[in-house]
Amino acid sequence: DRASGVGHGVAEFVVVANRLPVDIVQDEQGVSWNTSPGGLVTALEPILRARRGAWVGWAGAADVEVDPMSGDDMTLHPVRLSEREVIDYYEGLSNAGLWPLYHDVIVKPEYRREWWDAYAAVNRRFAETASRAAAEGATVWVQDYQLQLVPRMLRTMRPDLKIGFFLHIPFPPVELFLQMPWRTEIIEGILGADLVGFHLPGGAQNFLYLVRRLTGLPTSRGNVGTRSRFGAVAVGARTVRVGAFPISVDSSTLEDRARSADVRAAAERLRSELGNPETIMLGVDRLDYTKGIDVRLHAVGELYAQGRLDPTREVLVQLATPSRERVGSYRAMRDDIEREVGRINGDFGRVGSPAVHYLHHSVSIDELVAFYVAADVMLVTPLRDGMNLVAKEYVACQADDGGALVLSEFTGAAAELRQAYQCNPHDLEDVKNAIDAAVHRPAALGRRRMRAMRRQVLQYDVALWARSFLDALSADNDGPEA
Ligand code: ADQ
Repeated sequence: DRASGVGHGVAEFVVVANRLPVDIVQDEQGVSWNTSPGGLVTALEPILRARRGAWVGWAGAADVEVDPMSGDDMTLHPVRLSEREVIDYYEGLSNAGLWPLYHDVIVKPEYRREWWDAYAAVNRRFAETASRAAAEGATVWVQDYQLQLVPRMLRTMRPDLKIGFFLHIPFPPVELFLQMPWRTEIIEGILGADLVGFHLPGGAQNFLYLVRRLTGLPTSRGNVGTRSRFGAVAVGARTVRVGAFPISVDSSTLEDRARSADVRAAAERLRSELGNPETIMLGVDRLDYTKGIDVRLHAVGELYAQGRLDPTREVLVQLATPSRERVGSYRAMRDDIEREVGRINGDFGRVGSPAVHYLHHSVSIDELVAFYVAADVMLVTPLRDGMNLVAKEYVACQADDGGALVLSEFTGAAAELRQAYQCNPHDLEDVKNAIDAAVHRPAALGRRRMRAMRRQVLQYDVALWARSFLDALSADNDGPEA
């Protein structure tokens, strides 16, 4: 045992994320688990299985004490959060502070000292739990903005570990990041890692610039590439590398589902339930102000009003997963969106056939794929988004090269999906023109564009994302301290 009093575990590969890949269910019988398979766990499953993996995270319910649980593929290490910590660390600093700050301050971030104190205390608990799980010399991969202090804390406890950090949301430009009262602590926290990953080269470059500005440490100055040409920071005798690794989806599995007879029949059923419209436009998002759901509603509403779209032939389906409902700005946004849906249907709907179909709940993966298969035009219009997996999922599901994607320039995905109908979500006319062009595209042109995007998404899938990050992380084993 080291000075911290934390012992070693047996896992050679440890994922540390705010959430475990399971939901906890508590009833009279006691505590049980429901798996909630996300993209991350799908991508990491083979690695977790091969390397006696462990996953450290919160089970999603406050004040629940559960012991580590071993499954087939990995051991789960739940981190306990009190009700107060959920409010301060998760809803507060993470989702009312960092989230809006990193997304271009679309809403005003709040910075409260008690939130920060909880953030630091919870990050320490995650680091201690990871330290208990990890074997000597293990690889630990820390995920996302809720855990930016973990790399440094973990390195202090366990200098033997190989530590990676990946940020799933944008890393903001210096002018915005400098607002953060604890900006230097965050940068130093991340610098505890051996490899720091962002979706885009731009995020990596913002980070390198901030490191110079806030810590004075020497950094590389050349441009960072995608999965290549890493940047570097010299932290004493260590070199921290900085790279861009755009995340993706499990493309071939999605494509297979989209081709299956069940899903195709479900897509046909959806279309007939919608009254066999000529064009189904689709939006799929967590209900979040960054996603620009309001932007696409305004655009579609104006296109109806101008007669450029016909509400009897061209309908919009918006699926919105409930999200962060205890954060005030999310409640206000939900009201705004539902008012706008009501207004459009009041103006343009008819009895039994609304123009906008709005569902405020999540759907199963098979239902989701059926919606993607049924949709003729996918609307992805965020004001800012680290990547946006929905855009890539939709493309992966267009097995017959049909469909068209309207995509905001302010998503990470826009860097790769160049053949989408791209638009500036702050320019309503531009959004309207992109939707109009996508809906009325000549068939052959639409196919050509979709085929090119499908090649991209099938080649660069989520397994390649994980592999390229972990290969880069283990490559610096040759560094001076190894
Ligand atoms: P998110 O902000 O959650 O992710 P996104 O990348 O679009 O955004 O992923 C959302 C996921 O939820 C998708 O897999 C989608 O299928 C699913 N989903 C959304 N609505 C749903 C519904 N109604 N029913 C069922 N499933 C639904 C964050 C960052 C992104 C980044 C990812 C991964 O904000 O920019 O792409 O992490 O790094």
